[in-house]
Amino acid sequence: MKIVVTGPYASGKSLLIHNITRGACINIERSGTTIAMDHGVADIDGMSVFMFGTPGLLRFRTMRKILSSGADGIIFVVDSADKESDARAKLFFREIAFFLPGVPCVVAANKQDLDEARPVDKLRENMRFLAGVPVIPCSAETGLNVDNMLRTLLYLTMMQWSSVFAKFAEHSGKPDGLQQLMRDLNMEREQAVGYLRRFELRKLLEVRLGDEQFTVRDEVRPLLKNPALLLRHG
Ligand SMILES: Nc1nc2c(ncn2[C@@H]2O[C@H](COP(=O)(O)OP(=O)(O)OP(=O)(O)O)[C@@H](O)[C@H]2O)c(=O)[nH]1
Ligand SMILES: [Mg+2]
Repeated sequence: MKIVVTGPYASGKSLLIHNITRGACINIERSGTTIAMDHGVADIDGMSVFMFGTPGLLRFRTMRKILSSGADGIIFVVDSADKESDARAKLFFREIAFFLPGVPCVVAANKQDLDEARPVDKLRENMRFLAGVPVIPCSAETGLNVDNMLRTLLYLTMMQWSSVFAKFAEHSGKPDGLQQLMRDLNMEREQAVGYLRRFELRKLLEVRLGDEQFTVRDEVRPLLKNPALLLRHG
């Protein structure tokens, strides 16, 4: 899965990726401010999750557009402790809805470890544009709720693909797997191959030469069949 982490300046995107990947990430920054990107890979129940953090300065819009391309899910990070950043959050929220319409999103209400952090009710009141999106209180500093937040997003993302993923799991390893996929999903070859390639890049499966066969990775097969397993953790 490809997850983009965006939101206003200094809301905690880089620290969040650092926490999620347990430090196995890069941050292209200058004096603590991201100027290009963060990148790291997390392993969630055997599934590779490719994390891309964006720069929070308004002028890096082109970079955010490039990083957002093809994302399967969005973590939108807001600073619960800094009311001043709400107006910038609104601009970023509009931007991501424009880059990635219809892509599942959760709001990470970050910095909940600080005394001045606003609770979720207050954040919803102050940022009306968050209506209809899950807002999850967390802390990139202490790790509070970070795993829950990511699992909630992955669940929403996988549910969006659930009919396709169920068929990936069903026809994995069959000699005529691609044909069966096309038939069950009522798709042209080009579209079915496009889906296989997309999720091959995300390391969910492997496509064989000639594209007639594909094999789902053993570790992820249970998740493809039943994404709710993601929520039964801890
Ligand atoms: N107390 C506390 N501080 C945090 C938390 N998350 C981030 N910070 C601090 O907030 C500052 C900004 O964090 P970053 O992770 O660099 O924020 P960013 O969103 O990546 O910033 P840009 O890339 O410049 O937009 C740093 O000093 C972090 O240590 C948190 O959950 N709690
Ligand atoms: Mg950053």
